[in-house]
Amino acid sequence: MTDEHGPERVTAEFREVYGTEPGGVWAAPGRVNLIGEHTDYNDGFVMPLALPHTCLAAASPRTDGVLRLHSGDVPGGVVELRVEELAPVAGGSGGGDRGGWAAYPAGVVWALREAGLLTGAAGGAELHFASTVPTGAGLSSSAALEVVTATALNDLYGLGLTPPRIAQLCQRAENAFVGVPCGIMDQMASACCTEGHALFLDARDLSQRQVPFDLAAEGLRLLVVDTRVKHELGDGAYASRRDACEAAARALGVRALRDVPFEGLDATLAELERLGCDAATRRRVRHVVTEDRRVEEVIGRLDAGDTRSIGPVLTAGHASCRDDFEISCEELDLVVETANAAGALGSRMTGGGFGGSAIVLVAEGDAEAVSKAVTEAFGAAGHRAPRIFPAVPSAGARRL
Ligand code: GAF
Repeated sequence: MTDEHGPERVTAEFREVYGTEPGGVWAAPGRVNLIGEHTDYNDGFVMPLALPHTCLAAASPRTDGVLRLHSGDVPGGVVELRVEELAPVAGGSGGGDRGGWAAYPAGVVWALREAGLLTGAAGGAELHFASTVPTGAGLSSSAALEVVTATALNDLYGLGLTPPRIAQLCQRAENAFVGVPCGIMDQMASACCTEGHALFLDARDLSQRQVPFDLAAEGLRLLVVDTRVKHELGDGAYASRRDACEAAARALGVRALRDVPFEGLDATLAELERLGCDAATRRRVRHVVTEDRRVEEVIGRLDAGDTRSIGPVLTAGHASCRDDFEISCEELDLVVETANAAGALGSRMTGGGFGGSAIVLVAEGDAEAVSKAVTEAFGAAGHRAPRIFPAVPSAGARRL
Protein backbone atom coordinates (compact mmCIF):
# COMPACT_ATOMS: atom_id res chain seq x y z
CA MET A 1 0.00 0.00 0.00
CA THR A 2 1.45 3.39 0.88
CA ASP A 3 5.04 2.76 1.68
CA GLU A 4 6.59 5.69 3.50
CA HIS A 5 10.05 4.18 3.05
CA GLY A 6 9.40 3.66 -0.66
CA PRO A 7 11.43 6.64 -1.94
CA GLU A 8 14.54 5.63 0.04
CA ARG A 9 14.12 2.01 -0.93
CA VAL A 10 13.69 2.73 -4.61
CA THR A 11 16.70 5.09 -4.50
CA ALA A 12 18.86 2.42 -2.88
CA GLU A 13 17.70 -0.15 -5.43
CA PHE A 14 18.46 2.27 -8.30
CA ARG A 15 21.97 2.72 -6.92
CA GLU A 16 22.41 -1.04 -6.76
CA VAL A 17 21.13 -1.63 -10.31
CA TYR A 18 22.81 1.29 -12.10
CA GLY A 19 25.71 2.20 -9.78
CA THR A 20 24.79 5.93 -9.70
CA GLU A 21 22.43 8.28 -7.86
CA PRO A 22 19.01 8.82 -9.47
CA GLY A 23 18.00 12.33 -10.53
CA GLY A 24 14.78 11.96 -8.52
CA VAL A 25 11.89 9.74 -7.47
CA TRP A 26 8.33 9.98 -8.84
CA ALA A 27 5.04 8.27 -7.94
CA ALA A 28 1.83 7.56 -9.87
CA PRO A 29 -1.20 5.79 -8.35
CA GLY A 30 -3.60 3.05 -9.38
CA ARG A 31 -7.34 3.81 -9.29
CA VAL A 32 -10.83 2.50 -8.71
CA ASN A 33 -13.72 3.81 -10.74
CA LEU A 34 -16.71 4.88 -8.65
CA ILE A 35 -19.10 4.93 -11.60
CA GLY A 36 -18.96 5.29 -15.41
CA GLU A 37 -17.76 1.99 -16.88
CA HIS A 38 -16.88 1.62 -20.57
CA THR A 39 -18.13 5.16 -21.12
CA ASP A 40 -14.71 6.78 -21.68
CA TYR A 41 -14.17 5.51 -25.23
CA ASN A 42 -17.75 6.56 -25.97
CA ASP A 43 -16.79 10.18 -25.16
CA GLY A 44 -18.85 9.94 -21.96
CA PHE A 45 -18.45 10.55 -18.23
CA VAL A 46 -16.37 8.70 -15.63
CA MET A 47 -15.63 9.19 -11.96
CA PRO A 48 -12.46 7.47 -10.74
CA LEU A 49 -10.47 8.08 -7.59
CA ALA A 50 -6.78 7.41 -7.05
CA LEU A 51 -5.68 4.72 -4.60
CA PRO A 52 -2.83 5.12 -2.11
CA HIS A 53 -1.11 2.28 -3.99
CA THR A 54 1.52 3.70 -6.32
CA CYS A 55 4.13 2.81 -8.89
CA LEU A 56 7.41 4.50 -7.90
CA ALA A 57 10.18 5.30 -10.36
CA ALA A 58 13.72 6.42 -9.58
CA ALA A 59 15.17 7.90 -12.76
CA SER A 60 18.06 9.74 -14.43
CA PRO A 61 18.43 10.98 -18.01
CA ARG A 62 21.13 9.64 -20.38
CA THR A 63 22.68 11.54 -23.25
CA ASP A 64 23.45 8.58 -25.53
CA GLY A 65 19.92 7.59 -26.58
CA VAL A 66 19.95 4.39 -24.52
CA LEU A 67 16.86 3.56 -22.46
CA ARG A 68 17.45 1.21 -19.55
CA LEU A 69 14.45 -0.17 -17.66
CA HIS A 70 14.45 -2.26 -14.50
CA SER A 71 11.62 -3.47 -12.28
CA GLY A 72 11.93 -4.62 -8.70
CA ASP A 73 8.69 -6.58 -9.14
CA VAL A 74 9.45 -8.65 -12.24
CA PRO A 75 12.47 -10.92 -12.59
CA GLY A 76 14.65 -10.61 -15.67
CA GLY A 77 17.18 -7.84 -15.07
CA VAL A 78 17.68 -4.61 -17.00
CA VAL A 79 15.93 -4.21 -20.37
CA GLU A 80 18.10 -2.08 -22.68
CA LEU A 81 16.67 -0.35 -25.76
CA ARG A 82 17.77 2.39 -28.18
CA VAL A 83 15.24 5.24 -28.32
CA GLU A 84 15.64 5.72 -32.11
CA GLU A 85 14.69 2.10 -32.66
CA LEU A 86 11.43 2.14 -30.69
CA ALA A 87 8.52 1.35 -33.05
CA PRO A 88 4.82 0.61 -32.51
CA VAL A 89 3.33 -2.82 -32.82
CA ALA A 90 2.52 -3.74 -36.44
CA GLY A 91 -1.03 -2.79 -37.42
CA GLY A 92 -1.52 -0.40 -34.50
CA SER A 93 -4.09 -1.06 -31.79
CA GLY A 94 -5.89 -4.34 -31.95
CA GLY A 95 -6.17 -5.79 -28.51
CA GLY A 96 -2.87 -7.60 -28.33
CA ASP A 97 -0.37 -7.15 -25.57
CA ARG A 98 3.06 -6.61 -27.05
CA GLY A 99 4.41 -8.70 -24.26
CA GLY A 100 6.30 -7.81 -21.14
CA TRP A 101 6.07 -4.96 -18.66
CA ALA A 102 8.84 -2.93 -20.37
CA ALA A 103 6.56 -2.20 -23.37
CA TYR A 104 4.62 0.28 -21.20
CA PRO A 105 7.49 2.63 -20.27
CA ALA A 106 9.16 2.08 -23.67
CA GLY A 107 5.84 3.00 -25.32
CA VAL A 108 5.74 6.25 -23.34
CA VAL A 109 9.20 7.23 -24.60
CA TRP A 110 8.07 6.33 -28.13
CA ALA A 111 4.90 8.46 -27.74
CA LEU A 112 6.89 11.47 -26.46
CA ARG A 113 9.21 11.17 -29.46
CA GLU A 114 6.34 10.63 -31.92
CA ALA A 115 4.78 13.86 -30.62
CA GLY A 116 8.06 15.65 -31.39
CA LEU A 117 8.73 16.40 -27.73
CA LEU A 118 12.01 14.48 -27.66
CA THR A 119 14.34 14.44 -30.67
CA GLY A 120 17.77 13.02 -31.50
CA ALA A 121 19.08 10.99 -28.59
CA ALA A 122 16.66 12.62 -26.13
CA GLY A 123 14.51 10.22 -24.17
CA GLY A 124 17.46 8.10 -23.11
CA ALA A 125 17.19 7.36 -19.42
CA GLU A 126 17.75 4.90 -16.62
CA LEU A 127 14.60 3.98 -14.73
CA HIS A 128 13.98 1.62 -11.83
CA PHE A 129 10.37 0.84 -10.86
CA ALA A 130 8.71 -0.64 -7.77
CA SER A 131 4.94 -0.81 -7.49
CA THR A 132 2.39 -1.50 -4.78
CA VAL A 133 -0.53 -1.41 -7.24
CA PRO A 134 -1.85 -5.00 -7.46
CA THR A 135 -1.38 -6.31 -11.01
CA GLY A 136 -4.17 -8.03 -12.93
CA ALA A 137 -6.70 -6.69 -10.41
CA GLY A 138 -8.33 -4.08 -12.65
CA LEU A 139 -6.74 -1.30 -10.58
CA SER A 140 -4.71 0.30 -13.39
CA SER A 141 -1.22 -0.90 -12.58
CA SER A 142 -0.33 -0.38 -16.29
CA ALA A 143 -1.55 3.22 -16.32
CA ALA A 144 0.43 3.89 -13.12
CA LEU A 145 3.57 2.53 -14.81
CA GLU A 146 3.01 4.67 -17.91
CA VAL A 147 2.14 7.83 -16.02
CA VAL A 148 5.07 7.60 -13.62
CA THR A 149 7.40 7.20 -16.61
CA ALA A 150 5.94 10.21 -18.44
CA THR A 151 5.93 12.34 -15.28
CA ALA A 152 9.60 11.53 -14.59
CA LEU A 153 10.66 12.24 -18.20
CA ASN A 154 8.58 15.43 -18.21
CA ASP A 155 10.64 16.72 -15.29
CA LEU A 156 14.00 15.29 -16.35
CA TYR A 157 13.72 16.76 -19.87
CA GLY A 158 11.84 19.94 -18.86
CA LEU A 159 8.98 19.24 -21.27
CA GLY A 160 6.38 21.37 -19.46
CA LEU A 161 3.54 18.88 -20.04
CA THR A 162 0.30 19.28 -18.09
CA PRO A 163 -1.18 16.20 -16.35
CA PRO A 164 -3.98 15.79 -18.96
CA ARG A 165 -1.40 15.96 -21.78
CA ILE A 166 0.66 13.34 -19.96
CA ALA A 167 -2.45 11.16 -19.76
CA GLN A 168 -3.11 11.53 -23.50
CA LEU A 169 0.44 10.57 -24.41
CA CYS A 170 0.27 7.55 -22.11
CA GLN A 171 -3.00 6.44 -23.71
CA ARG A 172 -1.36 6.84 -27.13
CA ALA A 173 1.51 4.62 -25.90
CA GLU A 174 -0.88 1.93 -24.73
CA ASN A 175 -3.10 2.05 -27.85
CA ALA A 176 -0.43 2.21 -30.53
CA PHE A 177 2.75 0.82 -28.96
CA VAL A 178 1.48 -1.84 -26.57
CA GLY A 179 -1.59 -2.57 -28.71
CA VAL A 180 -4.35 -2.30 -26.09
CA PRO A 181 -7.35 -0.20 -27.25
CA CYS A 182 -8.09 1.36 -23.83
CA GLY A 183 -9.86 4.67 -23.25
CA ILE A 184 -8.42 7.66 -21.36
CA MET A 185 -9.88 7.12 -17.87
CA ASP A 186 -7.08 5.23 -16.18
CA GLN A 187 -4.29 7.52 -17.35
CA MET A 188 -6.33 10.62 -16.42
CA ALA A 189 -7.05 9.18 -12.98
CA SER A 190 -3.40 8.43 -12.34
CA ALA A 191 -2.23 11.83 -13.63
CA CYS A 192 -4.98 14.17 -12.36
CA CYS A 193 -6.66 12.85 -9.19
CA THR A 194 -6.23 14.74 -5.94
CA GLU A 195 -6.33 13.59 -2.34
CA GLY A 196 -9.81 13.44 -0.78
CA HIS A 197 -11.59 13.73 -4.13
CA ALA A 198 -13.14 11.73 -6.93
CA LEU A 199 -12.44 13.02 -10.43
CA PHE A 200 -15.51 13.85 -12.52
CA LEU A 201 -14.19 13.66 -16.06
CA ASP A 202 -15.79 14.36 -19.40
CA ALA A 203 -13.82 12.02 -21.65
CA ARG A 204 -14.73 14.01 -24.77
CA ASP A 205 -12.96 17.27 -23.97
CA LEU A 206 -11.12 16.16 -20.80
CA SER A 207 -12.84 18.88 -18.75
CA GLN A 208 -12.75 17.82 -15.13
CA ARG A 209 -13.96 18.65 -11.67
CA GLN A 210 -12.51 17.47 -8.37
CA VAL A 211 -15.48 16.30 -6.31
CA PRO A 212 -14.92 16.16 -2.52
CA PHE A 213 -15.29 12.54 -1.41
CA ASP A 214 -14.78 12.45 2.33
CA LEU A 215 -16.12 9.06 3.33
CA ALA A 216 -14.83 9.11 6.90
CA ALA A 217 -16.68 12.36 7.65
CA GLU A 218 -19.92 10.57 6.83
CA GLY A 219 -19.06 7.37 8.68
CA LEU A 220 -18.69 5.44 5.44
CA ARG A 221 -16.10 3.24 3.85
CA LEU A 222 -15.49 2.22 0.25
CA LEU A 223 -14.02 -1.27 0.15
CA VAL A 224 -12.08 -2.66 -2.77
CA VAL A 225 -12.59 -6.40 -3.20
CA ASP A 226 -9.92 -7.85 -5.45
CA THR A 227 -11.35 -11.18 -6.60
CA ARG A 228 -7.85 -12.30 -7.68
CA VAL A 229 -9.26 -13.75 -10.87
CA LYS A 230 -8.64 -12.50 -14.40
CA HIS A 231 -10.62 -14.34 -17.03
CA GLU A 232 -8.77 -14.87 -20.28
CA LEU A 233 -11.49 -13.62 -22.59
CA GLY A 234 -11.13 -10.11 -21.15
CA ASP A 235 -8.73 -8.58 -23.68
CA GLY A 236 -10.56 -9.61 -26.84
CA ALA A 237 -13.92 -8.84 -25.24
CA TYR A 238 -12.83 -5.28 -24.40
CA ALA A 239 -11.97 -4.64 -28.05
CA SER A 240 -15.21 -6.24 -29.24
CA ARG A 241 -17.30 -4.09 -26.83
CA ARG A 242 -15.54 -1.00 -28.14
CA ASP A 243 -16.13 -2.08 -31.76
CA ALA A 244 -19.85 -2.68 -31.08
CA CYS A 245 -20.25 0.78 -29.53
CA GLU A 246 -18.48 2.46 -32.43
CA ALA A 247 -20.55 0.52 -34.98
CA ALA A 248 -23.78 1.56 -33.23
CA ALA A 249 -22.69 5.22 -33.18
CA ARG A 250 -21.93 5.03 -36.92
CA ALA A 251 -25.32 3.42 -37.62
CA LEU A 252 -27.04 6.23 -35.72
CA GLY A 253 -24.99 8.92 -37.43
CA VAL A 254 -23.62 10.35 -34.16
CA ARG A 255 -20.00 11.03 -33.30
CA ALA A 256 -20.11 8.75 -30.23
CA LEU A 257 -22.72 7.08 -28.02
CA ARG A 258 -22.38 9.99 -25.60
CA ASP A 259 -24.50 11.91 -28.12
CA VAL A 260 -27.46 9.55 -27.74
CA PRO A 261 -29.93 11.29 -25.38
CA PHE A 262 -31.15 9.31 -22.37
CA GLU A 263 -34.65 10.72 -22.81
CA GLY A 264 -35.11 9.22 -26.27
CA LEU A 265 -33.39 5.93 -25.49
CA ASP A 266 -36.32 3.62 -26.28
CA ALA A 267 -36.83 5.28 -29.66
CA THR A 268 -33.10 5.01 -30.39
CA LEU A 269 -33.10 1.30 -29.55
CA ALA A 270 -36.11 0.76 -31.84
CA GLU A 271 -34.31 2.68 -34.60
CA LEU A 272 -31.23 0.49 -34.16
CA GLU A 273 -33.39 -2.62 -34.50
CA ARG A 274 -34.90 -1.21 -37.69
CA LEU A 275 -31.35 -0.58 -38.97
CA GLY A 276 -30.52 -4.25 -38.43
CA CYS A 277 -28.40 -3.92 -35.25
CA ASP A 278 -28.44 -7.17 -33.28
CA ALA A 279 -29.90 -7.47 -29.78
CA ALA A 280 -26.47 -7.64 -28.08
CA THR A 281 -25.36 -4.38 -29.70
CA ARG A 282 -28.60 -2.72 -28.63
CA ARG A 283 -27.93 -3.82 -25.04
CA ARG A 284 -24.39 -2.34 -25.25
CA VAL A 285 -25.93 0.97 -26.30
CA ARG A 286 -28.42 0.85 -23.44
CA HIS A 287 -25.59 0.29 -20.95
CA VAL A 288 -23.53 3.22 -22.19
CA VAL A 289 -26.43 5.68 -22.29
CA THR A 290 -27.81 4.70 -18.88
CA GLU A 291 -24.31 4.59 -17.37
CA ASP A 292 -23.62 8.18 -18.40
CA ARG A 293 -26.90 9.08 -16.71
CA ARG A 294 -25.82 7.21 -13.54
CA VAL A 295 -22.59 9.23 -13.40
CA GLU A 296 -24.64 12.42 -13.49
CA GLU A 297 -26.91 11.05 -10.79
CA VAL A 298 -23.97 10.22 -8.53
CA ILE A 299 -22.51 13.70 -9.07
CA GLY A 300 -25.85 15.25 -8.13
CA ARG A 301 -26.08 13.20 -4.94
CA LEU A 302 -22.48 13.94 -3.92
CA ASP A 303 -22.98 17.66 -4.60
CA ALA A 304 -26.04 17.49 -2.35
CA GLY A 305 -23.84 16.01 0.40
CA ASP A 306 -25.65 12.67 0.35
CA THR A 307 -22.93 10.08 -0.28
CA ARG A 308 -24.96 7.33 1.38
CA SER A 309 -27.63 7.56 -1.33
CA ILE A 310 -25.25 6.69 -4.19
CA GLY A 311 -25.34 3.03 -3.05
CA PRO A 312 -28.33 1.92 -5.16
CA VAL A 313 -26.93 3.76 -8.18
CA LEU A 314 -23.71 1.76 -7.88
CA THR A 315 -25.69 -1.48 -7.66
CA ALA A 316 -27.79 -0.49 -10.69
CA GLY A 317 -24.50 0.16 -12.54
CA HIS A 318 -23.40 -3.37 -11.73
CA ALA A 319 -26.63 -4.86 -13.06
CA SER A 320 -26.14 -2.93 -16.29
CA CYS A 321 -22.51 -4.12 -16.62
CA ARG A 322 -23.67 -7.68 -15.96
CA ASP A 323 -26.83 -7.87 -18.08
CA ASP A 324 -26.41 -5.27 -20.82
CA PHE A 325 -22.66 -4.94 -21.32
CA GLU A 326 -21.97 -8.54 -20.25
CA ILE A 327 -18.57 -7.88 -18.70
CA SER A 328 -19.09 -9.29 -15.21
CA CYS A 329 -18.31 -12.81 -14.04
CA GLU A 330 -19.35 -15.24 -11.32
CA GLU A 331 -16.85 -13.91 -8.76
CA LEU A 332 -17.79 -10.23 -9.24
CA ASP A 333 -21.51 -11.03 -9.07
CA LEU A 334 -20.89 -12.99 -5.88
CA VAL A 335 -19.19 -9.99 -4.24
CA VAL A 336 -22.09 -7.70 -5.14
CA GLU A 337 -24.85 -10.12 -4.08
CA THR A 338 -23.14 -11.10 -0.84
CA ALA A 339 -22.06 -7.61 0.18
CA ASN A 340 -25.49 -6.10 -0.45
CA ALA A 341 -27.24 -8.94 1.38
CA ALA A 342 -24.87 -8.45 4.33
CA GLY A 343 -25.79 -4.78 4.68
CA ALA A 344 -23.66 -2.84 2.19
CA LEU A 345 -25.24 0.34 0.82
CA GLY A 346 -24.34 -0.61 -2.74
CA SER A 347 -21.64 -2.29 -4.77
CA ARG A 348 -20.43 -2.92 -8.28
CA MET A 349 -17.62 -4.24 -10.39
CA THR A 350 -15.01 -1.61 -11.26
CA GLY A 351 -12.75 -1.33 -14.30
CA GLY A 352 -12.76 -3.34 -17.51
CA GLY A 353 -14.49 -6.45 -16.07
CA PHE A 354 -14.08 -10.24 -16.53
CA GLY A 355 -12.48 -10.49 -13.10
CA GLY A 356 -10.47 -7.91 -11.24
CA SER A 357 -12.08 -5.88 -8.49
CA ALA A 358 -15.42 -4.74 -7.15
CA ILE A 359 -16.16 -1.79 -4.88
CA VAL A 360 -18.50 -1.90 -1.90
CA LEU A 361 -19.94 1.18 -0.18
CA VAL A 362 -20.62 0.39 3.44
CA ALA A 363 -21.27 2.10 6.78
CA GLU A 364 -18.06 1.98 8.81
CA GLY A 365 -19.68 -0.18 11.49
CA ASP A 366 -20.72 -2.81 8.94
CA ALA A 367 -17.40 -3.02 7.09
CA GLU A 368 -16.06 -5.97 9.02
CA ALA A 369 -19.24 -8.06 8.82
CA VAL A 370 -19.58 -7.37 5.08
CA SER A 371 -15.93 -8.29 4.43
CA LYS A 372 -16.36 -11.49 6.42
CA ALA A 373 -19.53 -12.42 4.55
CA VAL A 374 -17.81 -11.94 1.18
CA THR A 375 -14.76 -13.95 2.22
CA GLU A 376 -16.96 -16.77 3.53
CA ALA A 377 -19.05 -16.80 0.37
CA PHE A 378 -15.87 -17.12 -1.70
CA GLY A 379 -14.74 -20.01 0.47
CA ALA A 380 -18.12 -21.75 0.18
CA ALA A 381 -18.04 -21.37 -3.63
CA GLY A 382 -14.52 -22.85 -3.78
CA HIS A 383 -12.87 -19.55 -4.84
CA ARG A 384 -9.55 -18.26 -3.55
CA ALA A 385 -10.00 -15.76 -0.71
CA PRO A 386 -10.39 -12.22 -2.07
CA ARG A 387 -8.14 -9.35 -1.01
CA ILE A 388 -10.18 -6.61 0.68
CA PHE A 389 -8.92 -3.13 1.56
CA PRO A 390 -10.37 0.40 1.89
CA ALA A 391 -10.17 2.82 -1.06
CA VAL A 392 -8.78 6.04 0.37
CA PRO A 393 -9.03 8.84 -2.25
CA SER A 394 -5.38 9.76 -2.82
CA ALA A 395 -3.12 12.06 -4.83
CA GLY A 396 -2.28 11.72 -8.52
CA ALA A 397 1.20 11.56 -10.07
CA ARG A 398 3.91 13.66 -8.46
CA ARG A 399 7.61 14.05 -7.78
CA LEU A 400 8.50 12.91 -4.26
C1 GAF B 1 -10.19 -0.26 -18.68
C2 GAF B 1 -9.76 0.78 -19.69
F1 GAF B 1 -8.41 0.94 -19.68
C3 GAF B 1 -10.44 2.13 -19.45
O1 GAF B 1 -10.12 3.04 -20.46
C4 GAF B 1 -11.96 1.96 -19.33
O2 GAF B 1 -12.54 1.77 -20.60
C5 GAF B 1 -12.30 0.82 -18.37
O3 GAF B 1 -11.62 -0.38 -18.69
C6 GAF B 1 -13.78 0.53 -18.36
O4 GAF B 1 -14.50 1.61 -17.86
O5 GAF B 1 -9.75 0.07 -17.40
